[in-house]
Amino acid sequence: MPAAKSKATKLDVVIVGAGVGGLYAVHRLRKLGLKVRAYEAGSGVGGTWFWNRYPGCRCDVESMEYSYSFSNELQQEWKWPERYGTQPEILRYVNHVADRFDLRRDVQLDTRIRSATFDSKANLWTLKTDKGETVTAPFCIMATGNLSTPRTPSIPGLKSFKGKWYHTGLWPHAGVDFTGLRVGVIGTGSSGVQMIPHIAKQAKHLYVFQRTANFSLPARNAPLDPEKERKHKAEYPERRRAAYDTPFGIAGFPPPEKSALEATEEERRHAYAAKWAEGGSISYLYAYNDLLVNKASNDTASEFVRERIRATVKDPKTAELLCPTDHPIGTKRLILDTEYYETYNRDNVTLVDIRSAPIKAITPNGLHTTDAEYTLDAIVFATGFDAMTGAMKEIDIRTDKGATIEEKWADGPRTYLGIMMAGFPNLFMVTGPQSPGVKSQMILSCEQHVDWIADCLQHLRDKGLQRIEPEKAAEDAWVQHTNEVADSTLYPLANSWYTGANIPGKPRVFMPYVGGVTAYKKKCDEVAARGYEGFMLAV
Ligand code: N01
Repeated sequence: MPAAKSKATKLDVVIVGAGVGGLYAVHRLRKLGLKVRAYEAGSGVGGTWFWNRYPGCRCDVESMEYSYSFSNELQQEWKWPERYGTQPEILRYVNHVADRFDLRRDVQLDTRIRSATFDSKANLWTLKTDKGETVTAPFCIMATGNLSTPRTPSIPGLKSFKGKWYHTGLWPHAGVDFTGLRVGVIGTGSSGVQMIPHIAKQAKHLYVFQRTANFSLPARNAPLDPEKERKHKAEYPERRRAAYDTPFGIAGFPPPEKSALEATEEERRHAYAAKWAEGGSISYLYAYNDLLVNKASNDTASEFVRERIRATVKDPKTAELLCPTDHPIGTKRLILDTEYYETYNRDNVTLVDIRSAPIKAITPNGLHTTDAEYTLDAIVFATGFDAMTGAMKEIDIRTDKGATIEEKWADGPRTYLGIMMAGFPNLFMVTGPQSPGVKSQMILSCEQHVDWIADCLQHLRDKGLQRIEPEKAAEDAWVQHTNEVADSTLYPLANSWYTGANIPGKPRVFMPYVGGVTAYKKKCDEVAARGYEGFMLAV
């Protein structure tokens, strides 16, 4: 007997993803009296913090900052034990938020959205899930995350490998015990650098396969100082507001006034040493006001870190391999670590340069580079993500007018404010490409986007409007502005996931907006205040 055709679930707003952004969208939109539901592929909430469970996983933004601001009671009551939150702590926090605000009743787990199609006559999005369900809603919000599509490189022979292999972004919930094993880690971005010191302590031998060296600074993690916590909490509302007046959405870092080239060599050394001792990436990049825009200034900051690497790593050949030379410091995500460079002084750790001798194949017993063979019991891919566009492009997003996300973003993403796309009415994104999302405190940006979307939906309702879509001209102008801002900095000089350079064949376009949170929020607020300037609104 054929299965009964199931009825569609009808919502006011369908949300894709129940990470930090999707959960807040559930909370905020429910307060408007809207019927909402978030669909989440994972078996729990938390997005990136649900999936990335590798040893040593920790946020590189301080915990008092990296948290929701929408409830003062929440931020006053929650207690972060350390300066930087670990993945289990952050996941516990997100679950607490889901319980505290009763969000779970509008979250459907273990459900991946496969397609989203817009009917322009009915002004209706129809989404299909991997479970065969159909969901309809006039509005759709993609809260799919920027680093949620893990990529494992296609190295020949992986299937033949007799040991176990893992990707940092799809880590087993039960954890992995590397005790006594010969382990290979491929990749030295934030994930690799965080996990390598932990795996080194367990493994019989750890081989780190490095293609490109990255800059990493000491995090200087420590238990949270109770007096600092008390003061921060007393100032919370003001600090949260002040965060919007900063480039990265994090208050407490006075903007530097001087160029690195205006300082003497001795002054610079003193300044960089103080920042190195303090820990943290914004602090370091704020040593001078031109480190991200002036190559000569940046060279001084980059060289200081290379000197620290040479001073830390005992074997000069290994130290030199760990010194980044292909990009200015800060133009890739600046990594924070705990004893990363020190780890290479251990007898059971070997750095393998796969730039000069690339990986040829994975074999049943390990891995072959062009000049050697490595016997391995486990391989860890710390090889990153199809960032910023990957998660949306995995969903077949299209309209009945023939627009598809595949074509729309064929040459790189095009958006208006990173919130909407011309040709795709009533489809919102939380921290989409061409917004400051990944270049800011992500939770602040998620809240700012969701608040903007909520205000927009309220506006449409107040005016009796059913539909909103960016004008193509407004989108073109925003894309051009985003590119111009990026081109006035050093960012495009790096082969990073910001530019799509980490994915073979991906168009090379600088995707985040780097004009800063202040300028961006001002623009978003102005657009709304002018009756949604640059958008077409219709009944
Ligand atoms: O990924 P990545 P990630 N063969 O893309 C190498 C956030 N995050 O997961 O540079 C050999 O940075 C690649 O080499 P190369 C954070 O925003 C935050 O580490 O392409 N190697 C590189 O070394 C971060 O930036 C936190 O030459 C290959 C590495 O794999 C972002 O997530 C923690 C290869 C990938 O580095 C992504 O970080 C973790 C191949 N075929 C992540 N392909 C915190 O909050 C790739 N690589 C602290």
